[in-house]
Amino acid sequence: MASKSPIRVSVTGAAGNIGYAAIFRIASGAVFGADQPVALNLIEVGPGLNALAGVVMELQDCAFPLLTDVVATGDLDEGFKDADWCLLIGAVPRKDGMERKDLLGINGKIFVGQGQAIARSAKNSVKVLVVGNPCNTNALIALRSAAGLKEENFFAMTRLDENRAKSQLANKAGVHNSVVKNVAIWGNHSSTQYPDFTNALIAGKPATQVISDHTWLKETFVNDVQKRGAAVIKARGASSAASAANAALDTLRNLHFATPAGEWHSVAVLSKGDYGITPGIMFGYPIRTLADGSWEIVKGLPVDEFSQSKISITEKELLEERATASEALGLKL
Ligand code: NAX
Repeated sequence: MASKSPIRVSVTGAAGNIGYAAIFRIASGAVFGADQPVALNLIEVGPGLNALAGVVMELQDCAFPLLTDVVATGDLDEGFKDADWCLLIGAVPRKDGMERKDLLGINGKIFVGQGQAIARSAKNSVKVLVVGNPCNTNALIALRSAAGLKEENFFAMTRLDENRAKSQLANKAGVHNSVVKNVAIWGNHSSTQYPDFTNALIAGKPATQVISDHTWLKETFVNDVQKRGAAVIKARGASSAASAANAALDTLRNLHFATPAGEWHSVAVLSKGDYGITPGIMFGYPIRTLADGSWEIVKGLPVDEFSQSKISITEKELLEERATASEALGLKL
């Protein structure tokens, strides 16, 4: 057993498709490193609690060297107790033909209770990543419900969109996806998100130089990334799970370790007006994590007229989501 004290990660929806694909990798050391012990607090509801008992057996059966202890519970305060990280996955998934807005009323209530319980029971320094959809607005609901915790410690996941965008650009350019860098996802994790090819790099060169077909970039690429989630649902009959879990782990890792010089990663944070975005919505930005564990929005990126028009659309959707959720929950978000 390594000598560091464990990082305690609470995971809601731990027996669901994304949770099941995520927790074994967290326990294996794939997120925080091979010398960092971890503890898991697994939270479920209803029938998920029965499945969770089996998941705990499987964790035991892995005999992970880094896993110090596992709590499995339906009680939020027990589940979030002393958490360093909360990974909020549990929610009702979007079904074929359902818009994220439809989910606001159903899922919003969950995130009020979870935000309150995190504030009561987790460490004061806790960081919270929301995956359950509509994740940007759910994260805002959790943040506003978590009195006393720091706003900058709440995040919503846009990393799956970043990874999808990198893969599409690599495929078009005929290169490996590892050489595609700096793809910002602006705005909402929804079909209005803007995957920014204008600032992306492919093997160190602007993507717009490497890929000369700008109509493909502006139309096919943007549209395909925006609709990729729906395409997976259509093909699989269920929403993205393994790739979503993978993106959640990428996000935790990228927020835990300092970002390499000149690079950034995508995650939604509370807007304070950067790039002219209305303050008070959880907005996908290019982010750099600093050596002390804090983060900053990458400043001064060029935003051309095309990008601005796309960013305005996704900002408008998030403002509408905030208004809808405020009304549905009777809260001022
Ligand atoms: P599943 O239905 O497989 O699992 C959800 C699990 O959450 C279930 O086991 C359920 O019992 C549990 N749960 C429900 N309410 C809960 C609560 N209040 N507390 C604790 N557990 C609760 O869904 P899955 O495929 O895992 O998807 C989970 C969420 O991720 C959905 O909201 C889905 O829309 C969202 N996604 C987000 C993505 C993103 O990029 N941000 C992409 C993938 C995915 O669509």
